[in-house]
Amino acid sequence: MALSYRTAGESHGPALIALVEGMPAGLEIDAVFIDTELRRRQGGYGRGGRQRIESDTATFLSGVRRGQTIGSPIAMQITNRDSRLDDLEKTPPVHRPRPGHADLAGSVKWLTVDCRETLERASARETAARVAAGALARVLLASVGIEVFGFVRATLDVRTDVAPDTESWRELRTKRDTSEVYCPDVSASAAMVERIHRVKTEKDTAGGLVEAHVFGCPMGLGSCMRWEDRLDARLAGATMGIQAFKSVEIGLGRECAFRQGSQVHDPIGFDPGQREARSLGFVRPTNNAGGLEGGMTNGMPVVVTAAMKPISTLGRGLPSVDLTTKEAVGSQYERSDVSAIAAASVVLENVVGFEIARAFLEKFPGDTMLECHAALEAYLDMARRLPLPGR
Ligand code: EPS
Repeated sequence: MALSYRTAGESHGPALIALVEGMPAGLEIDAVFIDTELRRRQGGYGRGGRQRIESDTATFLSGVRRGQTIGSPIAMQITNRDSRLDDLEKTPPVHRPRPGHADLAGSVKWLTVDCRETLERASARETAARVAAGALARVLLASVGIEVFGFVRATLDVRTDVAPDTESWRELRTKRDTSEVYCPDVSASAAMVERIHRVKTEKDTAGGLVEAHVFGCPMGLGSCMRWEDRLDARLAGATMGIQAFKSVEIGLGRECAFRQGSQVHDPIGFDPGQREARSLGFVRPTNNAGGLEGGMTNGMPVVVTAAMKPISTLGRGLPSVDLTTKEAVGSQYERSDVSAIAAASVVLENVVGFEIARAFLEKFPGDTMLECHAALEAYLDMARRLPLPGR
């Protein structure tokens, strides 16, 4: 069965749920890792008051026995402490749609003038459930030597040029984990904090660029045989499914359009000394392809960069229309974040992790982790011995 997940839950409902199906039996659950990712998602400079109320942890309701998966659907629950959806005084109707939010299109779609009906589900609160599902998938990835590293690349005009690679990424992760904005560059991080602070004083909001690097993928995850199996297409779809994300790029991304072929395509070499590595000895001096050629992993790190738009709830409001009277008004302001770009990097990291795990289990399926591990080892062994007799 293919690995998949669904989420349920409203921002101010009782809880969020992530339902993961297709996870093989025998995976040791790393609950500390999952809860650490949930806690990281809650943090970052620029967050609003909500995160002082919530304390996200994943409670396993099914699919796990004595700390191990048993092959059945895994339901995880994240309780909302700020649960008040049925209390009309605490969650009154919202009639002034925020430009940029789902408020206007959703209200018309569901034939109501109360934007709350839509905004409760459209809210990025739901990304907590996606992080739980992704972090669970990354426990599987870690067991097969695949790791994901996400960070903030830019916010507004402040940008870092760090270039994580197989050697440097762990050290960068340590730096990221001391940064208030999850940026592994000390001076860029300080400048980002300052920039977000300025935006806050202007009662405005900020988005930015986030990036995820995946290390240790064997060659051949994804496929060129059907468009929907191309791993770059899946990563792009999953990334664009994250609230407020407006663009996604793999490797060099749109910059490819402005360069000649010789300045884009990564030369292929071979170093027998690296035969045991996931790249099987093939060496690429550059990684403009972002680890994906023909929709398949090529043994280089997979690199996904995505843009998040600024939060659409502005302290100073934006021009809008009252849905009940059609009069010009300022858009609704409720407690909100000024920037959630740090959180977005955690969401990207885990959403990307889930798609990689899904592609991994397609190539190396099994009812149990033992079978998945054996399938991976058998494939790597054959790939190292190429050319095989008769092929
Ligand atoms: C959000 C509005 C804010 C954010 C929320 C996303 O929530 P509230 O209205 O309760 O203050 O804090 O994000 C989260 C709660 C979260 O956990 O990320 C929105 O309208 O999208």
